[in-house]
Parts: sequence; structure tokens; C-alpha cells
Amino acid sequence: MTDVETRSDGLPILYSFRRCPYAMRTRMALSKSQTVCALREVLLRDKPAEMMVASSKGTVPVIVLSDGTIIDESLDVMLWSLGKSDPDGWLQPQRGTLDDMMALISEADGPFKTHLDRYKYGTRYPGEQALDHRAAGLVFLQQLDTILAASSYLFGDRPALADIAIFPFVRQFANTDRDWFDALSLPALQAWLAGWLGSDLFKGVMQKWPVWQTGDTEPLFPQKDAA
Ligand SMILES: N[C@@H](CCC(=O)N[C@@H](CS)C(=O)NCC(=O)O)C(=O)O
Repeated sequence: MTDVETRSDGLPILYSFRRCPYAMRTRMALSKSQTVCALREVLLRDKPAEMMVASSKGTVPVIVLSDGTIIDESLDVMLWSLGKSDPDGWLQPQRGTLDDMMALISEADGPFKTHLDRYKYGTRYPGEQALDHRAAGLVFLQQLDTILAASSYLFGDRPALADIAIFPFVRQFANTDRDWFDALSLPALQAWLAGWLGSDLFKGVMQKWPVWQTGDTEPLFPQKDAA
């Protein structure tokens, strides 16, 4: 197989893994923008050949548009879909700018994610002290808590791109040791996290899909009005 597979009915194909935080944030943006895709749920240990032809770096999410355009970075898919339809103004925060949001997202995707991985998957990083990375990650969470003590969301009193982009990683950090996280004094961050976890938007993107195999008919995502 050498050609990238596209759909003739105009629907994008989305390669996704339900539990991946990058794929979660992407599905939240696709859901909000009501960008209907043919969803191919993959197993990371057994990625479909069709996905590897589209993007050889082998990470999810990947979206293949019907004209053959491939977008294989989660933030780029979010920006693409919200650029087409952004009903709640996620790209135009109430406070600050898109650039300001991108700067905070880079901190989350960069240093915070590094600490998260070394905290959560300590055994994969010999010589690294998981609890040192937990402490370092906590510094970032404290910054978020300070912001959220002053406004309901990271860039004002309504949700925006940064909330969606960062939330799945805070969720992962919290879930690594939920009792420890719940005992922290980060009331604004904890309330913000609980709000996202309980949201219809998040629940809608966390439904279970069967693993896609070549030839299977894909479920449509999002289902109508899932946002
Ligand atoms: N920078 C990429 C990162 C995506 C990523 O690393 N996804 C993980 C899953 S959460 C992955 O596909 N890893 C490949 C693997 O585990 O084989 C993005 O934002 O899309």
C-alpha cells in the first residue's frame, strides 16, 4: 500500500486512541466544531498500515482530509477544525490572545509533560526520581491554580483553546495518585478539573469505540449534537 487512503464522500478520516490525551483534546475540538469524521480507533501497539502510510511518525491523532491533506499534530488539528467553525470563540479568549494561549500550552506540552511522564511512568526512566518530577509538575499546577482563582477558566470566564489543550494532561497527572492530588490545596484547579470531567463535551468524546480494522465501516465522530 503506497497511496494515502481518503474518503470519496468528503469526510475526514480520524485515527485516534481513546485514552491518549492528545487525541482527547483533538476530539473535544472536533466535537465543538462539529467536524464530522470517520473514526478509526487504533491500538498503539498495532497501528494500522493505512495510518502509517499517512504519517510515518506513528503518533495519534492523525487526520486525513478527503483531498489527501494530512494533519498529524493534535494542536494543528484543533486549530484547523476551530478555524472552520468556532461557535464558542475558543480561538479568541476573553482575556489575552491566541499567542498567549499557545505559550501556556507549550509549557504544558513541554516541561510539564516531561515531568508528568517521569512521574507517571517512573519505571520507564531509570535513574529518574518520580517524586522529584511530581514536585516539579506541581509547580505548574500551582501556577494554573493561581490563574483559576482569578477567573473560571485559564483565559477568562469562558472556556478557550488552552483549557481544552491542557485539561487532559492535568487529568492524567491527577489520576496518577488521586488521593494525593485530592489532598492538595489547589481548590480552583480541582474545581476546573472536576468541571471538565463532568462535562457533556468530555463524556461525549470518551465513549468506547471498537478497534478499527481494514475494511471495517467507521463510526461517525462526533455524533450529531455531541457538543
Ligand atoms: N505531538 C503529538 C504527540 C502525540 C502522541 O505522542 N501520541 C501518543 C499517544 S498519547 C502516541 O501516539 N504515541 C505513539 C506510540 O505510543 O506508539 C501530538 O500532539 O499529536
